[in-house]
Amino acid sequence: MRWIGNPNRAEAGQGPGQLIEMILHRRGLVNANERELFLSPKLARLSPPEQIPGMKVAVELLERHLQAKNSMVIYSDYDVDGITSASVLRLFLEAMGASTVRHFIPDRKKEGYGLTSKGLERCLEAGTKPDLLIVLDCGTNSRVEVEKAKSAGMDVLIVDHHQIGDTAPSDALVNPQLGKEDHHLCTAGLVFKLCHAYLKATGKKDQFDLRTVLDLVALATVADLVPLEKDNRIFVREGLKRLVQTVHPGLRRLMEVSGSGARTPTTFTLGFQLGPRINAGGRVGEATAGLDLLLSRDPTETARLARDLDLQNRKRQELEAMALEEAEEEIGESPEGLGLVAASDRWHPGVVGIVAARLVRKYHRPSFVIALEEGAGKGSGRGLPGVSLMDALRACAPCLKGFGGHEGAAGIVIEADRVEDFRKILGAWLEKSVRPEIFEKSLSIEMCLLPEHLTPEMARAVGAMAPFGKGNPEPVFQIEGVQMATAPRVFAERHLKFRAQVGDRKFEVVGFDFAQRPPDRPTFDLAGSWEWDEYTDAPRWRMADWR
Ligand SMILES: [Mn+2]
Repeated sequence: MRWIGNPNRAEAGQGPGQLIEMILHRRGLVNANERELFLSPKLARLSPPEQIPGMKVAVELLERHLQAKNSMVIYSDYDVDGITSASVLRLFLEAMGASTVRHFIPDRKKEGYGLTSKGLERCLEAGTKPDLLIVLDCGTNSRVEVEKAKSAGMDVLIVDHHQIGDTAPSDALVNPQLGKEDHHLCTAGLVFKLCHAYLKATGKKDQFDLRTVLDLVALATVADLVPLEKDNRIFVREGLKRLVQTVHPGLRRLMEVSGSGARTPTTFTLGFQLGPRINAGGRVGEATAGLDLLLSRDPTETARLARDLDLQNRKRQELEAMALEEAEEEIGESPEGLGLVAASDRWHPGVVGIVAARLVRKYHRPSFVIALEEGAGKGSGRGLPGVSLMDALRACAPCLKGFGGHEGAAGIVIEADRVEDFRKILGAWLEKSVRPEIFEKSLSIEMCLLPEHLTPEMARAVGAMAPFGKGNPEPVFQIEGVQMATAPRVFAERHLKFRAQVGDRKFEVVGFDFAQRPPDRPTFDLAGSWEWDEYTDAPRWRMADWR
């Protein structure tokens, strides 16, 4: 792996505070005020909710229907963001005295993604006709469906963060993409803003404690992979604190069944333990289970739903593991083309996106995984930084039946007999349009440290930069002239542990997935993180690479 990044060199005598300042400065937080805000994110510093386009009209619409005690239905997408935003809004509306609110989540297999005619039909058949249809995490461009709802006599409120195309004629549309500045909020973040704006406008601040839903907003923010900066950073940092004593019994149950109850929650807890279980229903089972769990206050019901979701998540993991193994087998150890395309009729369509993401991690190539059924294929693709999947797919359009998505993640519809053409055109386009170094695995180093900087205080100072994730990566350090102080020890088959030393300073090193690749020369350089290990209550170096 190539080490890049032109790192700063920390000097002797510099303390943790100074080093963190340097890192933040390098990351673009050039004035002291910004850095201070970053290190101490506080709820009071959330940006005013009225800044989001469409907010004022949305608040008025909501107030009118709440005043009139009208019936409402929340229609949301089946992913974590959709499910979570529906739970937040429903809790809020009920606290505001809404008498009849129900929710609806479309079926991935039968009705597909977003606000569709089929989904809307079943939603309306499922209960009394609502006076207000609230569409979450989708709907921005669902012109036909919104027109249908309007002509059936409903008002329509849409809260969404997807790109604006042919905007649907709703009565209110809260979507930051309507403005000049992208706020990078997920839909649950937007729902929080809507509730906040409503409470401010109506003077009902004492009727709902917005802090109680921060753990839900944090969950969606991490799961939806929006950048963890500005308001998102405040949501996640405060939400993680709230999660420890969550007021949502279903969330607590889910922490228990996922084995994440004992440790201090992190973005890992949200993104890899709770998130996948919340939407496991949407992938391989009953889509509403996750939402029912978040809303339920009945201990028997929450226990049952959490267990069900955990089982479905295991089933998903099995389906994922099988598809991944077969896809890797199909691709081989050193793939030929620059774009990977794997297809099979044995793979569950609910796991193709996750498998594509895994292929990208392993091969460092844009990857598409397609589930075939009776000659037709539905696929999902994941890209690389520096490659626009949408541009690539536009070039491949002649052999696709349809495609859509973002720069980094996209979905396709394709006939089975066009898969080979797709692979060829994709490979040719990538070769022609993308700089070759993009396909080289590299590690961006932020700073070279000296042995004297490897202190407990430094590990805590780095920890103050958390939560880490998209938009706020954990800093990668380099340290030179390292030697083994103890022989490396393999644990849990795949991982490595040893004590290292530079000069007379010794420190612990852990290398996840490094059992097969221990440093094998007397003196080497290390790249990795300097972190606080909660288990041993001591700092350690987590290896990213050595050379
Ligand atoms: Mn979303």
